[in-house]
Amino acid sequence: MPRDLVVVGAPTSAGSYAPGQETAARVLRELGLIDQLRAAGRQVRDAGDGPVQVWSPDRRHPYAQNLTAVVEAVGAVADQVAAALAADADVLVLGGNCTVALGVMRALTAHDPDAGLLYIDRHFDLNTPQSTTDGALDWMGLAHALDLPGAAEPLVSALGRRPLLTTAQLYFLGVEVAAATSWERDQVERLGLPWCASAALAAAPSAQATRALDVLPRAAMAVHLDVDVLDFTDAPLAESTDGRNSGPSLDRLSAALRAACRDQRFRVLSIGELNPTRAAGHPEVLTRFIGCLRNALRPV
Ligand SMILES: [Mn+2]
Repeated sequence: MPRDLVVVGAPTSAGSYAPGQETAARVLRELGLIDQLRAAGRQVRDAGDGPVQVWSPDRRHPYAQNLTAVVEAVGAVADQVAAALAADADVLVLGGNCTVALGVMRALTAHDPDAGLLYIDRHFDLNTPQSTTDGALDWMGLAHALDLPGAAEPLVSALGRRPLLTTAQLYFLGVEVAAATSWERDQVERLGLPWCASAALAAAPSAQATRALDVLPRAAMAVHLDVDVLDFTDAPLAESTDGRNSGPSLDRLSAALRAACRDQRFRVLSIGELNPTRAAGHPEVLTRFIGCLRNALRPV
């Protein structure tokens, strides 16, 4: 019997460059996500949403904008995921910003201290309020998980243990290294973090997912998907439009996601940085994305 699946919404764009991602959970539900997951053969319970947070400029904290709201959203995700894990369910978290993965890992490491995170993203998300001037926390999450120098103390101290993750618990899939800051590249090198490039993921999605799964711990596992890993020309879903004509198509990503979610260690899938307005001229891509989630989460 497959585990039950609990769906959690994290409707927040507090860590963004602009609003949009706070609507993703609502839009996916309106397009029938829950029924599609049930049709795939899962027992699904919709646990509802955490706080709705719409980005606005934070002029008092320009380099760590809306930090208090981000901390609140991370805590809400952690509590909802913890409750689902305690009931022996798997979890689908609909972000929101990529910082929702911090809430997931706070809950999952409380459940299994060695838990791993497969981080599928065009970016390393290893920035800090000191390594970049844009002040958007949505690409700083893993710097806080690893407690890197310059991380914002209120967010690090909201993650349960310190550091939340060690380098052995993390694998990056689909990174466009040209989009990384020099600080991020230095941290990856210094810490020996394992990663797979965007082009390699696009060329061999199942093989690259398998390689990542071989490296991650023999422990519970979460998968985080920032939809900016996708080729934006094939699947215009992400806040970031950087991925035009690079990265995997949605069909190719779907194969990697299925490989990860059918793994015995899998417990949580979180989705980040989906801005439904990107699909306004091409709405069928949202339906295709729901099909990708259905395929990933169908029973083994
Ligand atoms: Mn990203």
